[in-house]
Amino acid sequence: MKGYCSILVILAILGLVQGDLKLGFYKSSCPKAEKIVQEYVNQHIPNAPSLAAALIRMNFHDCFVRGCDASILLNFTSASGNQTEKVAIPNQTVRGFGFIDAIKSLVEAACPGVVSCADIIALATRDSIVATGGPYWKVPTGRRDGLISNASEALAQIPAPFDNITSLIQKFAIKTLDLKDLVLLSGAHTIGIAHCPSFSNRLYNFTGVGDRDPSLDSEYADNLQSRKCRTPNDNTTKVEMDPGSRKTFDLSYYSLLLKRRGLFESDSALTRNSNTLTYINQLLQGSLQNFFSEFALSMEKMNEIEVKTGTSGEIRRNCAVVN
Ligand code: HEM
Ligand SMILES: *[C@@H]1O[C@H](CO)[C@@H](O)[C@H](O)[C@H]1NC(C)=O
Ligand SMILES: *[C@@H]1O[C@H](CO)[C@@H](O)[C@H](O)[C@H]1NC(C)=O
Ligand SMILES: *[C@@H]1O[C@H](CO)[C@@H](O)[C@H](O)[C@H]1NC(C)=O
Ligand SMILES: *[C@@H]1O[C@H](CO)[C@@H](O)[C@H](O)[C@H]1NC(C)=O
Ligand SMILES: *[C@@H]1O[C@H](CO)[C@@H](O)[C@H](O)[C@H]1NC(C)=O
Ligand SMILES: *[C@@H]1O[C@H](CO)[C@@H](O)[C@H](O)[C@H]1NC(C)=O
Ligand SMILES: CC(=O)N[C@H]1CO[C@H](CO)[C@@H](O)[C@@H]1O
Repeated sequence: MKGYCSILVILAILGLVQGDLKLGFYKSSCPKAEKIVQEYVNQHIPNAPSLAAALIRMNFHDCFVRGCDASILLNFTSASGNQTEKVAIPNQTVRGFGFIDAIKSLVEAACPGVVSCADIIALATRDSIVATGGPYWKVPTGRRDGLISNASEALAQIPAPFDNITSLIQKFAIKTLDLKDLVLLSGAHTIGIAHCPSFSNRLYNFTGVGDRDPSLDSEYADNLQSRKCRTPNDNTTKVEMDPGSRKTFDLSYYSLLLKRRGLFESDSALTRNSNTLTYINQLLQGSLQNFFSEFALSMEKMNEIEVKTGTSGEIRRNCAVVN
């Protein structure tokens, strides 16, 4: 019993030394940090609610490449030059960099060199989703910022809208996320917008013979083609992923999936695997509160992917460049 206890004590100490994430990590080193983030979000998100969608997507893309380490914010590193994650195709439509930089400046003014950019992404994302009426999840802190950012890794590891269910499951599994997490986190597509190139192959040239994706509802496809993506190479028009409800974090994304109105192939793919389909049906049969609490658990898992803690990485002073 005694030996067992000391093993636990040693494990606990190791945990501290490795500096695992914990709630209120900055409680003594920068007591105002979380408050500064929250106040900035509450002050600005009501005027720019679409940024909540941009931020949660940034949070996802950051965590999927080298862990949640703010590598997505880097403009330049000595190894990659300017070929950082930001310039990779999936990042070309990520927004919200200025918002994170503004929060970082306020936090730096209060406590220089203490709070990581990675934690700011995680906190600002959660607070902005809450500020727009979405779910709340816990954000333990103590992440450190990475030194590497590589465009080709982002291209390989961030799921593409053209991915089939097998690839989606694999790309999530590599990041320790399971099928349930895949269904829940895809539910973030209940808010926000996409650009035509993410899906217009489904309207114009699905298999290379000028055809449509037969799994897309034809009335919806007609609408997209006549009102939104009017030409095959339109790359500027924005389209809501959850039409009529893109500002509300709700279950309608999942209802649309069952109506064959998921916008991306990757959305639609979730209905063609019996396990993911079961989760979709369960979510639709449950309450909004249930979706919120399940979504929160998956976000908490995502925000722990390959985090750097303790002495690895650094606390970046400017989120766009390594110190
Ligand atoms: C399952 C794999 C996923 C794929 C293939 C995917 C793909 C995409 C694509 C292609 C866009 C639109 C980009 C554009 O055309 O502008 C998009 C937007 C978005 N994604 Fe995902 N996504 C996935 C998962 C996620 C996850 C896990 C989250 C967050 C938890 C997320 C949140 C969002 C949000 C909020 C937007 C709208 C962004 C905005 O309004 O600026 N997505 N996603
Ligand atoms: C980083 O790049 C962004 C554009 O992606 C730019 O707005 C910002 O000023 C740059 N920051 C630095 C420090 O170079
Ligand atoms: C970026 O990652 C790719 C794929 O892992 C690798 O081949 C390449 O050498 C990396 N580039 C740099 C500059 O590290
Ligand atoms: C990226 O770096 C290359 C060479 O280092 C330079 O020629 C190019 O202008 C840079 N591109 C941007 C967008 O800064
Ligand atoms: C899914 O996509 C991968 C990668 O593009 C491909 O190798 C695989 O054959 C596809 N699987 C199915 C079932 O279509
Ligand atoms: C469809 O794609 C094929 C193969 O990439 C291409 O040869 C053809 O020109 C495209 N057709 C249209 C109508 O864009
Ligand atoms: C969008 O399309 C225009 C015209 O076809 C082209 O000049 C531009 O480079 C495209 N932009 C992107 C980001 O692909
Ligand atoms: C926000 C951001 O840095 N976007 C970049 C994504 O990549 C394109 C193409 O390389 C750049 O022009 C954007 O500035």
